[in-house]
Amino acid sequence: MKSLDKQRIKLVKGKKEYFKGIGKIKFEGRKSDNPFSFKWYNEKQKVGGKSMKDHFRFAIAYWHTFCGTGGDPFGAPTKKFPWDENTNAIERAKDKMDAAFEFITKIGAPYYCFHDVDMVDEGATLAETERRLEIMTDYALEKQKKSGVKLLWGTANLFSHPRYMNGAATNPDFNVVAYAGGQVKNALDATIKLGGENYVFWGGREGYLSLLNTNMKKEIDNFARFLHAAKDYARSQGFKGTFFIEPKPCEPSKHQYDYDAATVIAFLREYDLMNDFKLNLEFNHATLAGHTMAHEMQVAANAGLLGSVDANRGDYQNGWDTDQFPNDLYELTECMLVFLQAGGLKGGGINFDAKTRRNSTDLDDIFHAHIGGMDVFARALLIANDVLKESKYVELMKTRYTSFSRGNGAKFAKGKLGLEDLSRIATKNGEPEVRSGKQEMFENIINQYI
Ligand code: XUL
Ligand code: CO
Repeated sequence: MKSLDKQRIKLVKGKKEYFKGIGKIKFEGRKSDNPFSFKWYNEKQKVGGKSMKDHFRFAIAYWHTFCGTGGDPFGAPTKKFPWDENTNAIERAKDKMDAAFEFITKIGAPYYCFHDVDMVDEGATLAETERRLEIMTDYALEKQKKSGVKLLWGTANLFSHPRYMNGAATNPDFNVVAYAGGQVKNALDATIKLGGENYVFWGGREGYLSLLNTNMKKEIDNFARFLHAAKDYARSQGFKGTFFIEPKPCEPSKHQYDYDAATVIAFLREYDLMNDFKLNLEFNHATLAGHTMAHEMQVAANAGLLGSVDANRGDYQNGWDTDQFPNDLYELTECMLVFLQAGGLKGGGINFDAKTRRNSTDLDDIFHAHIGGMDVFARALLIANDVLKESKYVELMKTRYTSFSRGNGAKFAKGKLGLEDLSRIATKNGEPEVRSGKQEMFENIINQYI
């Protein structure tokens, strides 16, 4: 299917069908050789008492899937989407939304996510942008009602426009902070109107390029004030969902304030935002921060803040955010072990913040990418569930810590031993035995169940 081939866009009941020749993607199992079918993702299949659909709550990212035309710093866009042709901004936005809901319905994802500017181009003024969003959210409401597709989260793009080059909520100029506030208000209104279950803040420009011209303390204080204002406004409008902060260490800023999960958790604690905010973690952001995604998920889970996931992968030979579709089964299995043991995500879902490659120019590549992504998550979930239920993994992990369940270890765990007690016990017990961490044995268990 060629994206450039306008002839293939059929008119169905006066409406265009963009992904012609592709019907609803069904589960056909691993023996099927139909590339337009799921081999592992069977939305109804129960894993640990919960359907795959409910475990993952898959969402499609509006910005990559329907807006990402393949341009990069070295070259022009390579993808000419048939929904991107009308010269009128609203008509073009409606065409894009028709294509979006057609795709989301055919792939069978229950959710989508968007930035304000993905849905419709920004207008010349804040008021014009608001008017455009009102029209488009009316249109989206209709589409949601007809399809049953829901909004997992909305967000505002506070990083692309030149006005945000020195930051949005952390800009040294109050007028820019106020403009960002206006934009977030519009994005919150849109999210609330569409029944959005969550709202995301990703601060690509909330950081600095040089510390020499940056009052970091002031900027971070302002960031917290901004988030409080946004949260108070949304609550006053009846928003009951969760706010997510999405950590990323750098790119586009040299240093971003929401560096990683641990940094964001400390920030939320310091500024009294723990009750309303959780984390939206992304694979390629984790690896840019020098962590694995499993590490980031565990850090968030420890604090009860594992909210949502942006699914993708980095290229492990490159040092930037490549946002490729996930396909690494071992990496995913490690993540699903954390996911299952944490009891899943708190309010969020798995959003494919991933883009097909610049040279994947056919419309059907979008299907292959998402089918692969959903399948690899499903397969990893099944494996992780088997590891937890059938193998000795849980028991072996527990065994490493049994010294804290009895005697002095148990007393220590309850906070009943001071440093002098530890010294006395160590003197009495002498040099501790060398005890293996058995890492290779643990690794083999994963491989056994793959
Ligand atoms: C950028 C990124 C964003 C956020 C939403 O790296 O991940 O798309 O997910 O603004
Ligand atoms: Co993201």
